[in-house]
Amino acid sequence: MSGNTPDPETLARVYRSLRLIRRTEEEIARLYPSDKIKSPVHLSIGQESVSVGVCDALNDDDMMSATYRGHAAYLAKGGDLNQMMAELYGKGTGGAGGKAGSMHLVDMKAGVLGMSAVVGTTIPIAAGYAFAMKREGRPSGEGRITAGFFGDGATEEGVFSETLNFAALHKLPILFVCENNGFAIHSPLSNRWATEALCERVRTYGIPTHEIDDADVFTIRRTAVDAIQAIRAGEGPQFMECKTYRWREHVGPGEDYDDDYRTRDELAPWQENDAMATTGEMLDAAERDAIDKDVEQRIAEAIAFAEQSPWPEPEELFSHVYAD
Ligand SMILES: Cc1ncc(C[n+]2csc(CCOP(=O)(O)OP(=O)(O)O)c2C)c(N)n1
Repeated sequence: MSGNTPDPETLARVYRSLRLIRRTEEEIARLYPSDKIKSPVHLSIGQESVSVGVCDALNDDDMMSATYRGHAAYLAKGGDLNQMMAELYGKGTGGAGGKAGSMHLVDMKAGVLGMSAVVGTTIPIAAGYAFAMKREGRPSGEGRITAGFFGDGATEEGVFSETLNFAALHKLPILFVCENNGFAIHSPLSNRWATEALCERVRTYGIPTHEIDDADVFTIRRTAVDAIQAIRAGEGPQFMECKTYRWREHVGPGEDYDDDYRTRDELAPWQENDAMATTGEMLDAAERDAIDKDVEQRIAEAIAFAEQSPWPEPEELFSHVYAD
């Protein structure tokens, strides 16, 4: 195999992950009007290839942090689907006992450090974790790394620049991943950035950058594999900017092409190059159908788990408020 062509095992694994995320979020959108889901939902439908391409290149004991638009990254890193669905339902069996909701998913066993509704805040947390990993002192090539996912809007927060500097100075084992979907809520980049040269800005910190303009999951994966190899070798942080597109509204299950800030024409090329569809077409039909069937079963089980789970006990309101 050469270039970005995946081996059969990788192809099937990557397709399964893309399909699981897409179908889980479509089911969340379907269920949302029933009011069973107790938190706002920021869907990543259309953006899955960034999470899947990067997380497939991580080891099980690597970590990652993400944002309130975090279902894709959580599932791509292997976060528990039952616990995620229960968390959205506000049930006691959720990953955070039902208190955190969709915007604050966490699963430390799967390497999901956590997410936050406050834009930019998980970037330094990811770097802090990477600092701790560096202090584990493992031999070059064998260390753990952290991947930090964030949106283009987060790069406007001061903490983004502060973290880049600190991470570069201390050669932290961290992969920064900007999911550039072109919007912060309804504001396009042209209203927010003086230039679109994000990677150029990042390089001034001494951090190597990779700009990926299409949604090809195997290009993203290949880039992540190489970047991670350099990070594990002790070379310090690397930065990926992945251009992508959010198909649904900023928050909620619907679409917003009538809201006067973008048009369906803009969406069309992204839908034509949909990573889930193109990856699925690379598989033998029988294998694809088997994966699809299995994914549907897993999602149905997770919804049933969430529906049947108990609400948290009232006294749980007072737990996890302060450190023990
Ligand atoms: C510190 C802070 N400022 C403002 C907000 C309000 N806010 C919520 S989402 C958002 C847009 C962020 O866009 P981006 O980082 O590109 O992520 P995307 O939603 O596109 O995934 C803003 C400004 C917030 N949650 N936190």
